[in-house]
Amino acid sequence: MTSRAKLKNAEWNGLIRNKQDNKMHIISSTFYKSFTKIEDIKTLGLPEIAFLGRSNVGKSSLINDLCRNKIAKTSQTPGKTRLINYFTVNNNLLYFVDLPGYGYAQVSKQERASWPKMIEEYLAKSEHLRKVFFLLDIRRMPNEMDKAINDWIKQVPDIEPVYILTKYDKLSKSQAQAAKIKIALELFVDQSRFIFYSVTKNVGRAEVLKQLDEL
Ligand SMILES: Nc1nc2c(ncn2[C@@H]2O[C@H](COP(=O)(O)OP(=O)(O)O)[C@@H](O)[C@H]2O)c(=O)[nH]1
Ligand SMILES: [Mg+2]
Repeated sequence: MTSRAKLKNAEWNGLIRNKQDNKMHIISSTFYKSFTKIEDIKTLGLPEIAFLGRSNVGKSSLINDLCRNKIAKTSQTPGKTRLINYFTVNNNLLYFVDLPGYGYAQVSKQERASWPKMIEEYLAKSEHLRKVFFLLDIRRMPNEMDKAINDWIKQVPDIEPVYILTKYDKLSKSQAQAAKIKIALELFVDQSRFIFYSVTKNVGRAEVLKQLDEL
């Protein structure tokens, strides 16, 4: 077992960074476990990097793209992810945590309401959380649920969330800039905390990995 808490900084850096370029590389990734309830979560206590956002925003695609490995299931039909999925990265160095996508319309009201609760509980209770990537579709303005979740993220101590605007390829450069400004204003977040991402056009990957350097 390798835990962040047990690693000295130098050891951590040695594991996480490539000696040639001194950057974070993902050299291995595997599915760890899925959980349906926060109480059930049992891990090795590795540091956790959480990915959250609305259903269909591109969470699974982002995880797969970062890992260059199809470990997370992606879907044309949104709302399938009712689970908290844990992936192990770099041989038990850390976990990527794929949180359930919220806001999917085609499920019962009760179920729809239960997912954000799960996310709120995770954010409030997770002891090993080190980083939160909050994904937003670049073409959509944040809705009430996005705003509520943003407020919960801001309450997590010692976490500076990073905002990823997904599907950057769907807009022109000027449209994307305008969208970023609007979304940042809507969420009361500084624009510098936003990263454009496109899986299809290969935009943003290095910038996101850089965030992991600074854990
Ligand atoms: N054009 C484009 N489509 C994307 C991108 N990322 C994800 N998608 C598509 O968006 C849909 C939902 O993606 P998925 O990763 O399953 O979203 P999740 O529900 O948040 O996990 C899929 O059809 C993906 O192919 C992107 O960067 N560009
Ligand atoms: Mg998914």
